[in-house]
Amino acid sequence: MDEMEIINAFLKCNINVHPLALGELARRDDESIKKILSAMGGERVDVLTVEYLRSMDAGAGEGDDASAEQPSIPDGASLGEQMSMSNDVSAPETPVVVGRRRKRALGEEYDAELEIKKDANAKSFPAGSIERFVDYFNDRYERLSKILRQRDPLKDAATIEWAKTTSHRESIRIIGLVNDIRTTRKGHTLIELEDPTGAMPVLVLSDAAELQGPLRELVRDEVIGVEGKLSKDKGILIAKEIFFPDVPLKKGLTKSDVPLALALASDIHVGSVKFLEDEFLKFIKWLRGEIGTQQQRELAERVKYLVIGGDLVDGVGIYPEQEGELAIRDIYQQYAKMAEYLALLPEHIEILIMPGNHDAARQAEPQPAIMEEFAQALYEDPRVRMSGNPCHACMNGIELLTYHGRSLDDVISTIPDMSYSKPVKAMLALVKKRHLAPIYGGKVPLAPEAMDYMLVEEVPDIFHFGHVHTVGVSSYRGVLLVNSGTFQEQTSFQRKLNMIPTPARVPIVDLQNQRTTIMKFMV
Ligand code: D5M
Ligand code: FE
Ligand code: ZN
Repeated sequence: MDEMEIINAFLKCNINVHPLALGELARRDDESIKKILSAMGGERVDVLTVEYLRSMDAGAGEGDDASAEQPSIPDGASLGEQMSMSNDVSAPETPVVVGRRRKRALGEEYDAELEIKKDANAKSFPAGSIERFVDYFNDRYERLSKILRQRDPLKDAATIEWAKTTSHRESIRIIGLVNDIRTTRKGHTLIELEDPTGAMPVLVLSDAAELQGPLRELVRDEVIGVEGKLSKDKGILIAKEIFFPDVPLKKGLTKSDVPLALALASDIHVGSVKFLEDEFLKFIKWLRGEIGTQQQRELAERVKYLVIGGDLVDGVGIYPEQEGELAIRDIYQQYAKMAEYLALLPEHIEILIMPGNHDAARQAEPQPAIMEEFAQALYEDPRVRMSGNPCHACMNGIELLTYHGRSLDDVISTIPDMSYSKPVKAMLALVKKRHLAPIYGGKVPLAPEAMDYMLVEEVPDIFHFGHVHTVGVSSYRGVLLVNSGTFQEQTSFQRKLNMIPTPARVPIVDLQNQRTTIMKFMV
């Protein structure tokens, strides 16, 4: 065969021939070329390189594993590297090869720029003591009061001690941690606020109409500001306004200058009988560019990052009588299966993995990364970054704060008007509090570290939560809020609670304009 015939023969099998390999093949007889072709038929090799050719020559058996979905490329080089190599040597001498090469996905054209800016992973976690508990709340108060002081009316907020001794009664502004919220016999609300100098009861009258909204959203252990008037004996502050730390209005979107996209997933629950394997495989096939409309494929090509925000597997012993709902009962096998799925993803996709409450990691939050012992194959995958929960990451200049979202259960059960069907509304309540899990002693086990890792100090461009198994996307003051849903069908427990999950949907965020597309993979 001449060079042209060789190129065409391989193209029929969707394989591009690297120019150097082409030279070598042209020196061989037709019979041996046909052998190579049929040996490669069952594999997904995009480019036939010289190295690949030699590996076939060396060990006939090695390239024959038809079940291997990933190309077996020698010398540990990634497919991405191989392809950019063929790009370099192509142009002038062998224009015909250039013209016929498979078009590179946009995601392959750019190197990953993923940085984990902050997570609790590398820290040590000594057992909580009383002192730690005090340090923890002090840190929470100090940092949140600083954020609150950035709001104009609270710039010169007073200490509670000062408020009790001043000769003024009007326009008193204090910042404190909510110790307690009670309804009085007359239907008013009494909030006990505490700062390092003392405690002060704050009364919200039931006829203060404009305060009822913020009041409904108030939870224990959060830090707020209050403006009000002191009672005659200065024992009580009568509230006129309640301030949450909130986020400043962002001036213009942060835009990445590269045309890449980010897939936000969570709650895969591999190992559960309710895990939607076909749908998850469909998601993977889409990312591989194998399915979808032209427009959908173009989007898939741009996906450079996949974030999995916890609950990768269903775990074992997470809830009573879980064994009956497990398809894979061994946690090692559950993670091995997950790693198998992820190995099917295109080489150029960078994967950020965080634990959730079903994963093999300390349950108290902040959670360190999934333990290596249980998820070895994930740790071995060079594309995977294992982080703690929560995790503040940055990709191509876009800041992302990912949190599994267990505190959403507390928010939804504590704040009226919140529901599992509107996950973003519950997320927003937390965003305004600048805290991922404010309630101590609720459903979220919080570890009293010396520093409060659950506090949102820097406002990211994107907040990503999961856990509640319902997809949602919204934007607030220029910040994108995304809940990523699940790949688990409704469980019997969720049916009892009338929780209706929205499985097999994955939000994809365009990093250039933060436009979000929810891809559906129901089969
Ligand atoms: O949680 C998925 C959702 O279902 C989340 O909102 C909590 C709720 N859920 C699930 N199982 C339970 C139990 N046993 N008690 C309370 N709430 C539950 P996931 O983390 O995926 O299980
Ligand atoms: Fe989950
Ligand atoms: Zn969860």
